Amino acid sequence: MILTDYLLCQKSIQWQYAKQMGIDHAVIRLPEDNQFDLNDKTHWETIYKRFRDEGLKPIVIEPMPEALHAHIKTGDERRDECIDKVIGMLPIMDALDIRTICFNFMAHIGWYRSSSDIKERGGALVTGFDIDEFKAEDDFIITEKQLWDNLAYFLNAVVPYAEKYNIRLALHPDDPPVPRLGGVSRILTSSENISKAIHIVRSDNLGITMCQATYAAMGENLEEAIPAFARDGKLFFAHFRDISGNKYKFRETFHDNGQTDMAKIIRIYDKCSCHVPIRVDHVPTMAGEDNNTPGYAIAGRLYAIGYLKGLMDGRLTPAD
Ligand SMILES: [Mn+2]
Repeated sequence: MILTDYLLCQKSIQWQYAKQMGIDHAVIRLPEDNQFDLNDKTHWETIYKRFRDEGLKPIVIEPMPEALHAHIKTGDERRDECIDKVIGMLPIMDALDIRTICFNFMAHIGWYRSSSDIKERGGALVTGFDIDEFKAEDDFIITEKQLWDNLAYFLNAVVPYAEKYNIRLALHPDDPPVPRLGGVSRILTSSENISKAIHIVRSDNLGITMCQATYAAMGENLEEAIPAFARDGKLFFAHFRDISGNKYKFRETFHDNGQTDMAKIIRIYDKCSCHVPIRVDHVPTMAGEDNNTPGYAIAGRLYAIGYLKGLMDGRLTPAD
C-alpha cells in the first residue's frame, strides 16, 4: 500500500505533519470555487507545484468536485456540460501523473451523520448515525432506477476517456449504506450492487475505493470482500476506518477500537499484492481540540496515521 494523507490545496500545518510522519503522497481535495477552472491546466499546475515544492506528490483526487458531480448524480439539465468538464480533467491528470479519482454516487445527500459528538474512548468525540434520527431537510426524491440510469449514463460517457488517459475511477460506497434517506434512494449499499456498478462498463480503469468501515457497516466480511475485489484488479484505493454497529445505527471509533481486526486487514492487502494508495479516514476529535470539523481533527489523525504506519511495517514480519 502507498501511505497518503488527505490534504486541501491550501498549504497548512497538516502538510507539515504529513511530511514529518514520513508521508510523500497526497490525496487532494480540489478547490471548489469559481477561481479554479477544472479544465485549465495552468490552474492544476499551480497547485501541483505547491505540493511538489513541499515534497508531496498528489496521486489521488477526492472527491469528484461536487459542483460538477451533483448535476451528474441527479441527472439534471446541466449533466452533459458537467460530464464534459469531468472528461476535460482527465488529460490534465494524465500529464501530471495523477492516476486516480475517488468518486461516489450519493445524490443530493452526501456523507451523512445524525450526530457528531458521541463519546468514544476516554471522552474523545466521534460521529454516528441512527436511522431513527434522520430528518429530511426537503422533499427531494430520486429513485433507485434513476440512480442506476444516471450512473450508467455517466460511466458510458467517461470511462472510454479514463481508458484513453489511463486514469482510474475508484467508486466509493454510499455512507451510510442504507437503501434510502427520506425520499433519496441509495444504490451502492452492498458488495453485490457495487460489483454490478463497476461492471456496467467493462474496463480495467473502473474499480472501487475500499472504504473499510462502510463495507463493514453493510455487513460485508472485509476478509472476503477485499481479496475478491483485489483478485479482479478492481481495488484502486483504500480508506482505513472503523466503526461500531451496523448500517442503521453505528458510531465511528478510534482505528484500534472498532469491530475490525485492522492488523489482519493490512496483512490481507499485502497478501493480495494490493499496491494502491491508502489514507486514514474519520478520526475522533481529541482532548483540547474544537469539534468544528468532525472526523478531520488533527490529533486523532496523527494517532491514526501512526497506528496505520505501524501496521504497514508490521506486515513485513513473517508471522503469517
Ligand atoms: Mn470513505
